[in-house]
Amino acid sequence: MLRAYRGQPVDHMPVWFMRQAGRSLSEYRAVRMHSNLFEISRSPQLAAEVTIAPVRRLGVDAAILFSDITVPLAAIGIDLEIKPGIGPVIAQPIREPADLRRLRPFEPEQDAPYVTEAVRLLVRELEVPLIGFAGGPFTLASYLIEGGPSRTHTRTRALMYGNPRLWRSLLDALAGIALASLRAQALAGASALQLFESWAGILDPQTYRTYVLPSTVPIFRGLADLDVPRVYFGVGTGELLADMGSAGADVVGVDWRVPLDQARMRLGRKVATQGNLDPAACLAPWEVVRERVTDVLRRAGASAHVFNLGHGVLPETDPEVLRRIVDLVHQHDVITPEGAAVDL
Ligand code: 1CP
Repeated sequence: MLRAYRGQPVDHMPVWFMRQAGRSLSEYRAVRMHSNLFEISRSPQLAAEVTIAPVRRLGVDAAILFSDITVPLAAIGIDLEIKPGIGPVIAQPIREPADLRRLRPFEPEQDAPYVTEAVRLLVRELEVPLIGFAGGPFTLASYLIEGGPSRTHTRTRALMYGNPRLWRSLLDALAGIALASLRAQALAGASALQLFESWAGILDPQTYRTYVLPSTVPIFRGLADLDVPRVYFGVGTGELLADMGSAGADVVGVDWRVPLDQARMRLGRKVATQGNLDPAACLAPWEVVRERVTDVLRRAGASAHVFNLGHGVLPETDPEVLRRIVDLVHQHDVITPEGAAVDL
């Protein structure tokens, strides 16, 4: 997977699934019966157990640390709760300049030692790379401003347009938190890093370039010395791909709304891709799943690609389907630009 992330030849296409650890696995549900999301995240043993389960069960080529994008915010004292069936809910949203004082810098080893401890534990046990992650500044800002999940991100966009100075300070503070968190995970042993800018696809390209990209570029630049592949992901980002490709990441996530070959044209040749199966396709009969997976593989062609879903695993997904997808992707011959199967 690390070779694919770096655009180097591979003997088979690597595959992992966003949200592979939580949700659909019975192993996760068993742990979740006794502990909530933050309790699992704050226990290196439980977090490690939940992180490893899908690697064993599904045969994926990478593990993703079990945590949440809101964990660093909770660790610096933001009063937030994960409400079942809803998501992160914030008691006092951030809407005024004075509210920014609550966003102090994040010091991973002091504020959230359990995260790096979980990473260290996992890299000792895992035989596949561990992916560390953080929330992108737009996505975290949206939770902080809205006070919880939102479909329209209306208050977020209103604050962005209405108070660009406050917006910029907020995004820079959140970018600092993301960078500190990602650096700490890499220094503890994570071999790749993903920035989840899940909700940026609500913006048009010009707005994204003006209000999000300037706070995002320093995150990727601030990781450059670590020599760890950097992945940049968002949902509904078809119109933003060219700009996202210029942010400084090595890999850009592509959801299912843009066919992979077209996404590559928008991105240019300098970055690898990850995605782009519709998560809902996993709920269809196997024949349909196979057709959809094969279509992504065909469109990937000889390009550097890591197979994944276009967004997270849906809770109702049968893990057996995910396991079969892993086998199917691994059996697929990766063709070099010269037209011969890569022989390593
Ligand atoms: O495989 C894994 O499940 C890894 C762990 C993981 C990751 C990578 C969790 C656990 N959360 C995340 C990232 C995350 N969290 C993102 C980015 C990825 C994405 O777009 O899906 C986002 C937007 C969140 C915020 C969040 N946390 C939501 C979404 C709410 C919304 O706005 O629609 C939810 C439901 C949570 C809670 C949460 N985080 C993780 C789990 C398993 C859960 C479910 C709650 C629980 O089991 O208690």
